[in-house]
Amino acid sequence: MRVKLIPITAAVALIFGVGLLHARAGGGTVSGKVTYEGTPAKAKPIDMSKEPSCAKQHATPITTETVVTGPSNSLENVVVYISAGAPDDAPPSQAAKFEQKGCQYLPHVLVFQVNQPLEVVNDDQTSHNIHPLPKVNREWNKSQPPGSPAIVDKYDKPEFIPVKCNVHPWMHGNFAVMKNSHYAVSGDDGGFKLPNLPPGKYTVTAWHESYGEQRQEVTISGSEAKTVNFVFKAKPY
Ligand SMILES: [Cu+2]
Repeated sequence: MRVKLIPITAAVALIFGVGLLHARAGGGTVSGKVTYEGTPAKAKPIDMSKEPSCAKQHATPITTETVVTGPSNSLENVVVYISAGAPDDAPPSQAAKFEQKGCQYLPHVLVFQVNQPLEVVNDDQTSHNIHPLPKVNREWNKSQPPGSPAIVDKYDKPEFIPVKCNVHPWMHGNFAVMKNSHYAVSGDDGGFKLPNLPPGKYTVTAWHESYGEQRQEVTISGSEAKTVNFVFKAKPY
């Protein structure tokens, strides 16, 4: 009895598994471009002279990254994601890596999933004290001297979390904790792409740390490719 059952179970598992794989790989795509209108405030140069080991890593002074723009009014570092219509996804086991390098956070906006391991590394010859500022998740701050192992943590609720360093006031970044795997960050041309969307009705949300949030509804049938563009109003500050 048991001998007969095993191959059937295996066959069912195989069919189910292949079906699941198809659903993930196929489907439709939402892509587009994020731009701004108006005049954004200019990025300001950062004075790192108090931390010479970091200052010497930058041939030219780096600038603030609160608003990063590109050619043709493109807006970088916007998190575009499916906020409604997609089921929650299990987190990948691979850690999302947040780097402290040259007294800067790399990347400026790190996107990962609920319960996905987060790894914070210090590549600098100085100590950092990373201090993410969540409102719904648990708050912590941790000191990380040069050469110390990665700080490993995770968040159990979706949230956009500003990140600062308690040692270097200019260091600023963001965590974006997502419920599913359908997310992208706009690149230097403002472009983004959300592939592998099964047919359905979705809310696409675009989030920018300074310009706020916008959402649009989109319906995908079959393996349709749809274009959704976002235009943010530049906020002088
Ligand atoms: Cu620091």
